[in-house]
Amino acid sequence: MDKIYVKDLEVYAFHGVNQQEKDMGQRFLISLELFTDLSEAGESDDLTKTVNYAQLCLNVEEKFKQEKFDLIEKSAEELAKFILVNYQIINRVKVKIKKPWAPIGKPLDYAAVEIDRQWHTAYIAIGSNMGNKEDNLNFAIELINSSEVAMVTKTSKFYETKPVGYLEQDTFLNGALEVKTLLSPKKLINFLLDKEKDLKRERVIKWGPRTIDLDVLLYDNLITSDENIIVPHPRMHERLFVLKPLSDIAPYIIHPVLNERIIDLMNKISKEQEL
Ligand code: PH2
Ligand code: MG
Ligand code: MG
Repeated sequence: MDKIYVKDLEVYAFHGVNQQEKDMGQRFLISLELFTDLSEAGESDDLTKTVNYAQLCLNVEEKFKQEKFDLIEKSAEELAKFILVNYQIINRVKVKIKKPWAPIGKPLDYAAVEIDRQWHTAYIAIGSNMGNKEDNLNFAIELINSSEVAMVTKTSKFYETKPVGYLEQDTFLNGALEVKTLLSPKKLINFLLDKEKDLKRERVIKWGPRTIDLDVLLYDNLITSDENIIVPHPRMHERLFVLKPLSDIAPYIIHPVLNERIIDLMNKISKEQEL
């Protein structure tokens, strides 16, 4: 991937654990690697097809001076988020913050942190079988979009489906979403649990009625073995109510464990199952 570099942009700011650092301030050196496709700008010689690094440096300086954090980790995290949220064509960024005057009582070249952050693509299953199901699904989409660290980039059709598992309940309305997010898998799952709470979901019966269910199906090409965050979703390939809507928006995505396309997984089970 192409990159734009900014090396050692000097900014006087007030981050630090010691009170003196917050009062007096000190020099920081900010280095950035901005991952973005430069081919269009390279061909057209058009500034609007790339990132104007002069303007970016001004914005970065303003953002970096805006607040006082204890840790350079926090200042780097906030800066990475600021860049990724505000510059759509940057999909990944490395941020390095150096503190050449770090007050450690000894001479040093600098203390520094470097972080690497990017937009991730996740696929989410959504389902509802209580209240106004369509409104619930649409409201969940709105709630996800109202955060600056997640946005819905594709939405499937919604399908009416028979309950699977616990049968004594109303039919479901199911769909699938493509979401771009800065959240880690664990944070994404917790974020979606919060949205479920906002929609007043009460967990009474396992696999029972729900106003809204939001499940992470896939996250980039990630495969996890942590039993609290299982990605890909362990049952997604067995469920037509998941694969049918997912095939609307991601038919040719490959399931990283089964190594098969979503559309092929769907075609296999659609012989035995109906919605
Ligand atoms: N969700 C379940 C259990 N059963 N059946 C249908 N049709 N749709 C669902 O979303 C669903 C289900 C557990 O999450
Ligand atoms: Mg579920
Ligand atoms: Mg769930």
